[in-house]
Amino acid sequence: MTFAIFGRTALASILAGALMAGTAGAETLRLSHNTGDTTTWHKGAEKFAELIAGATGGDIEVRVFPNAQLSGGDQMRQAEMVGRGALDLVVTSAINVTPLVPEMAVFSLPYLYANYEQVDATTQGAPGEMMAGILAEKGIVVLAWGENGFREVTNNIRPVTSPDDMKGLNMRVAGPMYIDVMNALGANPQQMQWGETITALQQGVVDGQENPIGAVIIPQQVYEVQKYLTTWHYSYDPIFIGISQQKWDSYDAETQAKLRAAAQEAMSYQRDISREATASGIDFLREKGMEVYEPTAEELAAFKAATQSAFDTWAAKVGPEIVGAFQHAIAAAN
Ligand code: X2X
Repeated sequence: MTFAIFGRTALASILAGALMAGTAGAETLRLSHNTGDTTTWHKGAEKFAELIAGATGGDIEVRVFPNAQLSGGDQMRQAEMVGRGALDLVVTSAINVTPLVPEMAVFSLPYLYANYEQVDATTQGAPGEMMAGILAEKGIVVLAWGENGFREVTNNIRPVTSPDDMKGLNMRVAGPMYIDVMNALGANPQQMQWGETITALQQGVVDGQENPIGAVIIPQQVYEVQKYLTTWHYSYDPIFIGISQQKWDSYDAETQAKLRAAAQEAMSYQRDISREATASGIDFLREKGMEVYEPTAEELAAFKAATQSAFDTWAAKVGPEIVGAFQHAIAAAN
């Protein structure tokens, strides 16, 4: 008996020693994101983990936690947790940060962008840096911008071809700005966690939702619970990799440069796969039985006019300096 206990203790200490030797100097960072493990968000986060492990010879390991599980399922709380150092890293989208930083709503103002060139001129240009500066004031260092994408509307009641078709639809929305947009269209918006949305759609608690095709709708199989999709491109949503300022400040310049390079490459990859999945996505969704409607330029203009009041309300909240910087970069991209 005594011998057995001694034996186990000895074995345990040998194992512990081996484990420590194998991970000498290694540090594991926790990365939280708020979609499932099949999305391009998750793939981008895993790519970042792989790249930073490679660049640091395994000194920095990143463990990716999907579905906002580190913030109790609350997708809006992640940014605040990173800001105070309770989480090391986050991959989340702009709309999720608006409770903490209302200015982040600028990206998703209805019909701000008409195409990807305009998007890239802001996220990969001076406006993106401007927003990174604002997030830094909240303790979040933006390492790179990626893509959730243009958010398209789905529902189970009818095809949406004009603003009138939105009237009376019970719509799940992610954040405060979209409540105002849905109200402007005469829909009934309800803010809900993404993690609860598929079930809510399935059970008919809500009729519809809106999300990007490549990054979320396809990988999260929204087509299994929704019949109609309209590519109205009404709002763009970027994602970003952010690290807590506290953690960032603990690294030397060389390590910081490695973190930034890994994040840039990972988000560039993530943008690419999101755009590819979106481009091939319409056909895929039709094959899966969805009825997809692609509005004409005139019909898009009608949606734009119908959501103008929400644009104006939120442009005022964001402030003319930031909105102006975005509009300037967008105009120059044309
Ligand atoms: O909740 C959503 O709709 C999602 C996944 O797109 C965001 O995080 C904004």
